Amino acid sequence: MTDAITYELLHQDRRTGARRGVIHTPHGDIQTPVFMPVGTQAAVKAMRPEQVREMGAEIILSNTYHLYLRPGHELIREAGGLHRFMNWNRAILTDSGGFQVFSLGQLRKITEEGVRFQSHIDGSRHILTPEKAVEIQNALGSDIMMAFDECAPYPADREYIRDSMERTLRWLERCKAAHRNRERQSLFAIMQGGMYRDLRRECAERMVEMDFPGYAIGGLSVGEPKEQMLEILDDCVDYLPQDRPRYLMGVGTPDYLFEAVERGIDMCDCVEPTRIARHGLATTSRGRINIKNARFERDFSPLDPECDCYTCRNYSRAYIRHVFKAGEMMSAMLLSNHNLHFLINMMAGMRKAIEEDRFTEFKKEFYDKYYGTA
Ligand code: PRF
Ligand code: ZN
Repeated sequence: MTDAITYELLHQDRRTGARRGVIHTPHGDIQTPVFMPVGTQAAVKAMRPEQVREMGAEIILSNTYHLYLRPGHELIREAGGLHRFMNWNRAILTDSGGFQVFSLGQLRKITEEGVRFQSHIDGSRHILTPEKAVEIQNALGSDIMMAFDECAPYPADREYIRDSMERTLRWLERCKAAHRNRERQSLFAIMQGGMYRDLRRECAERMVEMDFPGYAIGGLSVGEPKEQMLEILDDCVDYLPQDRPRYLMGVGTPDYLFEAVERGIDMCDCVEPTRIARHGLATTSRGRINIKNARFERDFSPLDPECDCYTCRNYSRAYIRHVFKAGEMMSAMLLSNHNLHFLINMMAGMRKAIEEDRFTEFKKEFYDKYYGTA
């Protein structure tokens, strides 16, 4: 049986681990490395799908946990699947809910069967199991579904991480067995193992033996220092096959994206660009700016003079500051548009640089400007 998605490696940067590829999906091709905008509840916050598409996005991410609780996966199945329900006809990746239920703290309990939890919406009781997570994602019809895993907390001792990793591997077997729709949807495995190199390696080897169309690295960017994360990431990538996409989960600031891509990561996602937008922050080629700042009161220049997004072509910092302070939804719309465009455009720049074997130079030029060291 052939898998719904396939990965094609187009070019490997000569001096770093960075690679240029394409993921073929039932809903179009995805040029990699790629940043995936997040639409947790079947909507990229403050954005219409047409805008997300216009800025070049070829895939977005949504969430099993949220859509299961509200409006319910059966309703979305009835609507004709998630693509149709939310009017997004390109690729969709759904996270399994593993990460989200683990963020619930007091409201959840892990057993071999799965995770019992109480809804953050109305307190109702539920259980998410590997089988259930797959069933929900099958109903949603996402192109890429994620395995049900445990993202262990940081810090955590070796015993805890080992047990958790073993359970995640047993859950992975159950996800694989429950998956019914391989020609239309691909199931990705998620590597865990905390900050322990040998456990990461063991987890990777056992996952790769089970053979998946793609592999994610989970359990990173959970509060550990950046240096430690990059060290672990170096190892993780080494243990994964060349001919499958590699997805680093929950990473999305410019510096982390550069470091990840440099090490051979193909896919990343993060709520950050749209979340900070709602707090009045913009990512620009010269670093982050806070639109609430008084120095922008009479600044009639765009957020980022080098940006050609809809926001920067049509609106000034002074205007965006005004609508933000006035509590108008317009500010979240304009800032989200710019922030997403910025990251998507930055990834396009990385892809071009990789093709031309000058990823290192491109990274340096970006950092010099971004950190003001030029
Ligand atoms: N597992 C899942 N989703 C995730 C993570 C994980 O470990 C992370 C970790 N940064 C983000 N999103 N299923
Ligand atoms: Zn812009």
